[in-house]
Amino acid sequence: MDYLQCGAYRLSLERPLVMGVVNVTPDSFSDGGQFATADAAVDHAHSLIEEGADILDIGGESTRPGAAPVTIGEECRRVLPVVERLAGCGVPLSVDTRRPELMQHAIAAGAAMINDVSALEDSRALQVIAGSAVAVCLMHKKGEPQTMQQNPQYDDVVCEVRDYLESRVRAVEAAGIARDRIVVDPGFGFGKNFEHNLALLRGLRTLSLLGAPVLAGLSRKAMLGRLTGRPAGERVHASVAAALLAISEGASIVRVHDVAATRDAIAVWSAVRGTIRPAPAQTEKGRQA
Ligand code: HH2
Repeated sequence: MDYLQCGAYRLSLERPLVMGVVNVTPDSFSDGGQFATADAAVDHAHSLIEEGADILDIGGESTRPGAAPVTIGEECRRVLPVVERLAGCGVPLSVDTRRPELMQHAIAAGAAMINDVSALEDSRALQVIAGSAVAVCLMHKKGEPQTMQQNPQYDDVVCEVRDYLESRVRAVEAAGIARDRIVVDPGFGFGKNFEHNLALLRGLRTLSLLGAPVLAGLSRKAMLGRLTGRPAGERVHASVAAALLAISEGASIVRVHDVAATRDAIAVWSAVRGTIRPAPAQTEKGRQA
């Protein structure tokens, strides 16, 4: 598949796509509280679009390890005004939620993608997406955010994540959601220790063989803190390196907080490794120089 159908948007996958994160939360690990009001979140979203975001991912519940769940009412109150104000902004809006009620309202308000860290395991969520035209990101996680980082165990993390995502892709397709609307994500940091995350990054290409574009969310995450010794707000360089490595291993979409830095790095990567080339110079006779 060389495109992703996101509602009315058809996104070409011929170059890596950048998904910019908009957390309308007081407690996200990476930018908690900075964009917790609708005004701040909308301003931030416009900045990310100017920096070159291809998709915006709007979330109203932190899923960082140890985070407490918020009520559905509170999650809707945080997310929906932001979606309403950004609808028609020119890039597809993704909403990061596990709640079918919010999925439904967000789609009605103009969302073109749902990013579900529970991979539509809730049958009501599956129905909502099947009855719409939006894209969906199916993410792997082991356990629930409050406890998922307490000693996660795998025999072979890459195989287990691949098998899970393969089974979710099958279930989602069986519900009538076409393959060109499905994205898969190994869920870095969601019930994975440092070694599991490294193994998944090394083995990412295995997931791209599932026939759905792979999304990688490594931006500012704890594994980068462990590697650099830096707090979340100072992990931009490590995050850019991780995004490029993910792209080199076959990721089609990177979910990032630092859009401009990631776009610059992708421009360099694409010129050397990617399929995008600068337009060929023309001779006077119109032949390629
Ligand atoms: N990571 C986070 C949240 N949502 N969705 C997908 N598909 N993949 C990810 O890796 C992913 C995600 C965590 O990052 P962030 O949104 O910055 O933090 P928080 O959950 O604390 O709001």
